[in-house]
Amino acid sequence: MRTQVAIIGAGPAGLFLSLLLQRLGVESVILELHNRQYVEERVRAGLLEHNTVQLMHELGVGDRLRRQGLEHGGIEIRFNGRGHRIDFRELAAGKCVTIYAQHEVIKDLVAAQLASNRPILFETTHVALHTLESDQPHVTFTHNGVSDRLDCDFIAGCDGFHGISRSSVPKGILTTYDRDYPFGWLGILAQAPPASPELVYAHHDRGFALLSMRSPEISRLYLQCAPDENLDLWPDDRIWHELQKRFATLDGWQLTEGPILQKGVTGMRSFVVEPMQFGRLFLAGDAAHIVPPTGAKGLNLAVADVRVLAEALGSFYATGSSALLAQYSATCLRRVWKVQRFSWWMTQLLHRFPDESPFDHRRQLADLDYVTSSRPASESLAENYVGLPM
Ligand code: RFL
Ligand code: PHB
Repeated sequence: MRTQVAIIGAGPAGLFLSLLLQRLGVESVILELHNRQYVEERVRAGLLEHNTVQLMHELGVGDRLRRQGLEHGGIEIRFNGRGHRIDFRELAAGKCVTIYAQHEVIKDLVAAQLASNRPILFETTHVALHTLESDQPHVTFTHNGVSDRLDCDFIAGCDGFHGISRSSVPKGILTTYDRDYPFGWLGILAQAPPASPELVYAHHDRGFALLSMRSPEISRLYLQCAPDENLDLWPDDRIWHELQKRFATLDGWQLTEGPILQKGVTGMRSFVVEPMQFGRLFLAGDAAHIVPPTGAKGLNLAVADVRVLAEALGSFYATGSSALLAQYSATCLRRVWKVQRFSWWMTQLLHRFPDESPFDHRRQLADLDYVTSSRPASESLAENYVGLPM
């Protein structure tokens, strides 16, 4: 097989890249480790930035998003038993965010990809990348039990944090910058109407909690826990009891409860590799960087990377110039580091740290008071939350 761009991974980065390239007349083939059902059902992110929503409409994959997406013009930050609304429409030039599950995005993108007869090779194993420093790299893999080879001009490593692309770069080329957090999130999906029309980020002495949603009937809730928390110790009653405590307000607000449909624990880390390129391999999305989920940025940042990559590849095929490709990593990293800063800032603002001193805690409460009472401070939060301009 031969194509122009081999894309490793059918997550948001790989699928958006393929559609963007198609629009520019550039061919690609996607190799994906899991089957279609797995990628279309994996529960992950839920919040799309203004930029991501616009792009879905531009790419003609926004019909279900228009019908089912929930537009949110603000969020609530809750601490000391009181809620404070951050009004995005007023503070971020009319922009808002949209609640629409990542796996719904994936379904829309996979359907568009297959409708235009562009291949996604699901259940591809033993993917290995070769001759990355030449003009003609190639990928070997096994599909349907048969070993095969894909020749290409470029490889896009869109295979997430645990993929093989990043580790295909020889040792000593990439520099890693990372930080682990001493906590994780226990997340649930519940058959319960969201108790608030907008997301609630709650700072509480017992730890952080987040109220989000997937539809007017389904709540998505998270609570700060140990990074290696044992789910067996969390029967449904204990989860609801803990959530009620962390969201409690002075005026008696109550969380709506209901059957828990799914639960899981996610670790938290900040991680970046530099550069995001080696020879003809370009890393995008979680393959190159991870942010803690507090700022809801991971998927949106993956999409921002592949916009830059698609433009650079389009320019290469249209003009023969590698100038934009040469700048790919530096262009992406400017945004990546601003998003890292924001995600770290939201995380340290809202969580309890096991080693914090009373000074740290007082400072944190002052930060919460400041960001919810000063217009410039809340403007800064709003500008970052809805998504920095592309
Ligand atoms: P993905 O989604 O991990 O996709 C990578 C794909 O590559 C495949 N793959 C391989 N394919 C072939 N060969 C191999 N060797 C392969 N190894 C892996 C995988 O099967 C997969 O299909 O990476 P991508 O595309 O970079 O997208 C990143 C986002 O998925 C991620 O950043 C977000 O989910 C993060 N995130 C959130 N982001 C947001 O923008 N808003 C949110 O509200 C939000 N909430 C979240 C989140 C992530 C969470 N978890 C579970 C980590 C909430 C949570 C709880
Ligand atoms: C989600 O709905 O899954 C979600 C929303 C906001 C976040 C993280 C996750 O900050």
